[in-house]
Amino acid sequence: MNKYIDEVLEKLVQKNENEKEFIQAATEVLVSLKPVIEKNPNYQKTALLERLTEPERIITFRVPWVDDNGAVQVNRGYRVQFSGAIGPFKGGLRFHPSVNQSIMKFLGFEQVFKNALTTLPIGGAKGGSDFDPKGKSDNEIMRFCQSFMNELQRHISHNLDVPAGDIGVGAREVGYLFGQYRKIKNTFEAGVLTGKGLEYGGSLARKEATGFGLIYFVREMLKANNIDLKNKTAIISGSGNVAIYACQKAAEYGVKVVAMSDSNGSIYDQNGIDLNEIKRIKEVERLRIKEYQKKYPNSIYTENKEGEIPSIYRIKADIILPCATQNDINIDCAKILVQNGAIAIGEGANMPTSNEAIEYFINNNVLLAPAKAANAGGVATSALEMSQNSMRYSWSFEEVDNKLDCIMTNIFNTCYKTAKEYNLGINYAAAANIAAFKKVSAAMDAQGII
Ligand code: NDP
Ligand code: 2IT
Repeated sequence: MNKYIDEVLEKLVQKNENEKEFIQAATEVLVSLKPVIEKNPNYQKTALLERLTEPERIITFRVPWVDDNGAVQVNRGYRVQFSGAIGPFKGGLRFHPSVNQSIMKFLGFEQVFKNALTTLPIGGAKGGSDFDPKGKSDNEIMRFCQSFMNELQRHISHNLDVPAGDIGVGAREVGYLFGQYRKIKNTFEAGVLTGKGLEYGGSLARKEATGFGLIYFVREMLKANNIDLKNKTAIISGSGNVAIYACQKAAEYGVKVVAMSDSNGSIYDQNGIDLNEIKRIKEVERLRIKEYQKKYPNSIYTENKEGEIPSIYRIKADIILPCATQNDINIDCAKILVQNGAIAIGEGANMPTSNEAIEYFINNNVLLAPAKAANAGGVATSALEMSQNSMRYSWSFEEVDNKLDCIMTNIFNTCYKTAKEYNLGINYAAAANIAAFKKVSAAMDAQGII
């Protein structure tokens, strides 16, 4: 290892000892930067890695709201503005009971690198709350979003910080957040949020972008390794925004998606998942995936068990698309997937694979499309939404989708070239980190010690 990286990591662990997800994300990146750090002693002189791993600003705040029974509830809100070196802070909001500072910091840290890879001018941030949207009425969601924005509005604007969706935050929530921002600020500042509805400044293809972009990236990765997507089988963990549109695009390329899941369990359909039924269950009715069996009694539902790997990963397939949450795939899970003959992993979720599992896949010649590169299509299209808002104009679906395809192809090419340049073999995860680091560190260098 490298002495400077070791020292930075040691201090980082001491300073953030309760933040295991953040330490995991930072370790994965710093370890992979060894070949670049060794070439340039200036990084140590300017404490570049120390600055890169310390957020520019962390905001936490109280979010009080009144539920439908008239009871007062209090949640905690966050915004981690990690790096503004290459553009306004940019990144999603997550509403999920598991949200804490460690998860916000890991997501904000990774967003810095992901956003750099898009080549668009956006810095990295993340935010959210430990609020649980499950089982809440529309009115409760609205009141929560309004209270959340009452505080967040002080810290965002189209040139400062531009939030969007993530787990538990979709078009409905962005609508309520935007409405409250507009009311407080008394101005129509379209570019302050992305993922908006099409009627008030949203971009066509933003909803589809993360899932579509993931498949464009996987297509390029397989092509570079002489493998065709057509007639492959796939399993997709999750059944939310990313999972649904990854499934749609994969099917368009002739992939048979045989299983999807939610946090309770997985559904296996040997004839291929009926995505319209999944959309009805998840996007319209907001029900559990088990519901799928009512229409397809021959499909198999397997409940997840506490402490065991998610049931979906026991199903055999060529292509594995984790599109749910972090640390879905640990080393035990990776071993099962390799044993079952997986060819490729495409990370739609952020950090779905543990560091040990990433290494195991690469050592076993399983192609891995790393999250920071492979799921960048969502935020890239958010940046295209910001461009359209600035121009007060909107592009057609085809125009945005074509730009997205170009961006994803370009990100893969960057990973491929960087892997060649640094003799990394198929370690596209390290290549993505290095390529992103080069851009962010150059911008930081140019701007002095700040
Ligand atoms: P959604 O809220 O639309 O869907 C999340 C899905 O993941 C649901 O099926 C949910 O199941 C499942 N899930 C969430 N948390 C857990 C958990 N703790 N354990 C098991 N399953 C869980 O979110 P998205 O589709 O937007 O996000 C999915 C992933 O993609 C996240 O990692 C997110 O950070 C990442 N991502 C999202 C982007 C976007 O544009 N939306 C862009 C880039 C990455 P259940 O309903 O049971 O909770
Ligand atoms: O993780 C992510 O890249 C997102 N949730 C999308 C962020 C965005 O600003 O569109």
